[in-house]
Amino acid sequence: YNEETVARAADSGANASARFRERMAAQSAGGVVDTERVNHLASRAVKALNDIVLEERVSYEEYNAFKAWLIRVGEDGEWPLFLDVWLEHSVEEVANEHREGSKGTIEGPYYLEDSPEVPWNGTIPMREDEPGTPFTFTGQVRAVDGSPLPGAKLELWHADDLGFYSQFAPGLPEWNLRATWTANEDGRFEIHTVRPAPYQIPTDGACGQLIEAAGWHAWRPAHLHFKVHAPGHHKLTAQLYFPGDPHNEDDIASAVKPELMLDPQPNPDGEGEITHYDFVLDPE
Ligand code: MBD
Ligand code: FE
Repeated sequence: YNEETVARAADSGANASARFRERMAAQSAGGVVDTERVNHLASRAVKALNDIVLEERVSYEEYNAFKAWLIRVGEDGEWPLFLDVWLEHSVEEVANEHREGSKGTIEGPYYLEDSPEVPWNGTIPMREDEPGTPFTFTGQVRAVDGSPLPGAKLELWHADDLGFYSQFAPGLPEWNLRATWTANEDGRFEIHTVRPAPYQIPTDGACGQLIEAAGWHAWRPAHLHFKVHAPGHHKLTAQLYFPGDPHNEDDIASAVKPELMLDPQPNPDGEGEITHYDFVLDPE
């Protein structure tokens, strides 16, 4: 490590906040405010916090520590991280409860649109000496009736062997370990990448401060993030996991599901490991 390549929470947090703001601005104005709905949800949120204060007999010391911590979350740019780690899994559960296709899970704070396009069997952009086990990932994109979806798009983004995401940690090529595949005429794809490492959320920012103060841990199991989409179908946002990872059972972001487990095997035809996973998309 040197100064330039050390990932700092304030940097990756600021990047995540800026990217989120850009994306929200790009989605043209969200329509009129539903005053009734805001009143209902905001009143419930305020009441839930007041109930905790009264039931737990919260002191001024604790109240001020909370206030200082909230200020710091903003200063460190860690609202996207905090919300995606501790709240998004419930939002995802509500959003996708009626889907029949493949299970999804949370997007998290590190997705970027418009990653480089590669052929249906292409290799993800990586450094010449990219550390990690070579990893081949084959599969098919289908509709719920079993028909293949030729031309489906698969966006993949994941951390490197040290647990860092390009454009959020310093010193990595812009699109490192991020790409978009187009499925072939049979809806099939063959992705070439490296296995990601388990990921520790930044420990030097406000979220890390909370984790430390509460005696929690900061780990997510190793994971591959996907967005899979095809015309006339719901976009699927998923993450896939590796059996045996000690953090599959205690993911800090509560985003692991049994349906999202891969089954990597030694690759008989090449280096490293190979796995197979099919994505099934719901109709729109
Ligand atoms: C991640 O890589 C991630 O996927 C989530 C959900 C939260 C923090 C970091
Ligand atoms: Fe992630």
